[in-house]
Amino acid sequence: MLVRREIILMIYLLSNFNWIKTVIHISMKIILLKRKVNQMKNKISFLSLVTLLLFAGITGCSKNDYGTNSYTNSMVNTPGANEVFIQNIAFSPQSITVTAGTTIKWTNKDNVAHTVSSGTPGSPNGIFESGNLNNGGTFSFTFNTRGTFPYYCKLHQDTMTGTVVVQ
Ligand SMILES: [Cu+2]
Repeated sequence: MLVRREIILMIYLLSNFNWIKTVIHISMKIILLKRKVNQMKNKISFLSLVTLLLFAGITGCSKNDYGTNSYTNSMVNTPGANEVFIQNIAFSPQSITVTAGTTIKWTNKDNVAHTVSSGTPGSPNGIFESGNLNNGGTFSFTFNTRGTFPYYCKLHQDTMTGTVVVQ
């Protein structure tokens, strides 16, 4: 009888112990699962944060691009052949060489008015005269005669001079 009781007690204890083990095991699994869920939540929130930052960056960049485009269009563009840009209160190129019969086109890229006037500052010779050119304004003149043709801007005579060489 004693042996049986002991066995029953042993079985009871063992089963009891297993039950505790199972409870602990399940509890541990629940804790681990919760941790995983939290990690996933963190990952999701991190991913959404990264996505948000990327989106903001892209939007910001495109805004910057739009902002700089208008700036570069007026500042960085270089004149083509037989073309002179008036920018930063100067003729660019300052001296241009063409063959006889070529038409040269000036474009004012500045936000202030300029003129393309043949001659030297204070001494216009009347070969060509653009009058006031505002931003985006153009003036064209065809050079049929060989020679060196100095010109200047009547509104900035002290600094704005250029030369057309016709060969
Ligand atoms: Cu000028």
